[in-house]
Amino acid sequence: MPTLATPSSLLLTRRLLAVRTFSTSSAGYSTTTTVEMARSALDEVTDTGAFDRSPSTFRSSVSSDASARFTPVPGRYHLYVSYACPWASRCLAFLKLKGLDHAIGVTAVKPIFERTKETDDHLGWVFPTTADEEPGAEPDPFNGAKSVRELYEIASPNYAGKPTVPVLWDKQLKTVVNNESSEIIRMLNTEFNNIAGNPGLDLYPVHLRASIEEINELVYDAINNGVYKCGFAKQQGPYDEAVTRLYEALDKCEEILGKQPYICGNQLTEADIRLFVTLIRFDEVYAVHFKCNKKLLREYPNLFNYTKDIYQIPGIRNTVNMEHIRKHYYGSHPSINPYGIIPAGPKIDYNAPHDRERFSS
Ligand SMILES: N[C@@H](CCC(=O)N[C@@H](CS)C(=O)NCC(=O)O)C(=O)O
Ligand SMILES: *[C@@H]1O[C@H](CO)[C@@H](O)[C@H](O)[C@H]1NC(C)=O
Ligand SMILES: *[C@@H]1O[C@H](CO)[C@@H](O)[C@H](O)[C@H]1NC(C)=O
Repeated sequence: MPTLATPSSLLLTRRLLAVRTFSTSSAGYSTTTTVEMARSALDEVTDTGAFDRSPSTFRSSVSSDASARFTPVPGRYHLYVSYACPWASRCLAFLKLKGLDHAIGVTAVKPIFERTKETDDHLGWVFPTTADEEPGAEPDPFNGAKSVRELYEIASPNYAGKPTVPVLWDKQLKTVVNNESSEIIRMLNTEFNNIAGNPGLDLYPVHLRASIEEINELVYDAINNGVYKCGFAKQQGPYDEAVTRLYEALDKCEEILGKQPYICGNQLTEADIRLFVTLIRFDEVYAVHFKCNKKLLREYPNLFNYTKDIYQIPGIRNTVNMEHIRKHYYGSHPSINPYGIIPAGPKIDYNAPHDRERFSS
């Protein structure tokens, strides 16, 4: 069994490591002006008690331009993920859909945060030491890193940010190419087509871009990140604001999906994958752990069937490891679930019929 963090050790970590300033804007990113950034999601709470996610800073691109530093060579890149993480999971979904899982390897960390070093109290993603320690998770095959934090330190020795997943890793230059999933999925969509099993699939087609951007903006802020804002709020006001926006956005998506098969029209796009990763976690964790219980996903007939439809696209169900999802959330945030108890339900069957075929006739 992994050791569970105690609330007091977490508080200590925050005092020692979280030296940063916050902007008070509720919607956008904060600007950081101090040397050290937030060490974990729980540090990203502003003075007004609102959760405010920091932007990523490893932002290079793999490009098929001959002159690029990172060219799309099969086997050169590796994706480090947590199956628990919605952002990492959208990269996994793209790997599957584009038929790139043979060209880009994947290693998943253990689901529950653990100490990343002997010398301080930071808690974060760690690799198992053996392949059978935790089903689904594997030791780091290339660098022998014990934690994701160590990977960042290999890439950038004075690294002092939040060691997040996903990490798109370059085995050749031993560095992090990019740790921002919204950019990684765009690279996977277009830059690897010479080696992709499914190069014809375009999840960000030109004619739908305006609509995708519009939906992404709503879905990211109100839903993907919105559930975190509900869960990590430390005061009633920010929670109330986040939960109101979350349910307005879900209601809107429910309405759209009553009229068309996918969120931007008749074809699957990036916007569907980005919405799906939050919906699939909704009833199992966010409803309870993040207090998103005003309405459950399964009370939204269209959203619920839509989630099953996407889950059943070949390859997608392999990107969903509900054990890791449940273990991670309930087990890694002692400030909101101090005893790490994992609730019994609801164990939904996403393989069940969904009736979304009706749109294709
Ligand atoms: N904007 C990033 C966010 C990535 C992120 O926040 N990942 C979380 C897991 S869901 C993480 O690794 N957190 C580490 C921590 O909280 O210590 C992306 O979309 O790639
Ligand atoms: C991504 O890497 C940067 C670079 O060090 C780091 O500051 C950041 O916290 C990492 N993760 C995210 C989500 O920003
Ligand atoms: C959802 O799917 C079920 C099972 O196919 C079906 O009976 C139901 O009518 C669907 N609901 C909607 C709103 O499409």
